[in-house]
Amino acid sequence: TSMSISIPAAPFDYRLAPGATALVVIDMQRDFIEPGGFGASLGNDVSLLVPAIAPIAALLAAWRARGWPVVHTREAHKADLSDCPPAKRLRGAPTLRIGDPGPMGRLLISGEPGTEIIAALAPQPGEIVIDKPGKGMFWATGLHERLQALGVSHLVFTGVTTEVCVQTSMREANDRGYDGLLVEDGTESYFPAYKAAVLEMIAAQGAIVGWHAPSAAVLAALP
Ligand code: C5J
Repeated sequence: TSMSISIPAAPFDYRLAPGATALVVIDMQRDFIEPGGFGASLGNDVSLLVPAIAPIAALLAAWRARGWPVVHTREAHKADLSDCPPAKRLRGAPTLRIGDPGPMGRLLISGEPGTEIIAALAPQPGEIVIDKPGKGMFWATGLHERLQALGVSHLVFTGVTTEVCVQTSMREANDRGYDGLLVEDGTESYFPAYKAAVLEMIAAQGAIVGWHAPSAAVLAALP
């Protein structure tokens, strides 16, 4: 057992347990970040997500150097769409729907080129990689049990998009007893105002959902 360390964060210092803290990288897949994928099909400017890549790469390097747990998620459905509720697939008026063929293969289907994590953040052997059918990383994934088995109690969140899959995952984690910190420059949204709102709302009321801090503060505090 190692001593906890302290990271200057909002709304107050975040204390993490070395080795019991997983770095979580949410949905940094081509479908959200590159042209021709699911994010673009919904009418979004995907270039808004690019600034999160370098801070996440730096955190991954730090976690890997210490041998601490890393979790990557992908929003991805089975090829037969049996895990995609019609309500999700039929919502709105996108140019392409989940499962339709696009320039990077079938949208949000496991194993298709668009569902791959971008090359700059590719998972390494030994890291947890989960395909999740929902926005949250715990729904229908078995991830909680795997984290429990590793003794993980703290989660440092990065990835996209801030107010959809990242926030949903952080709230799910909070309800399961994890202490979560969102890395300010390691997450982006297609809507900058929503990102700003999430940072404020998670830390409000005495960290009602969790903490947030810049990647530099996390990196500087690591033992
Ligand atoms: C969205 C996600 N935005 N990964 N998914 O639909 O946040």
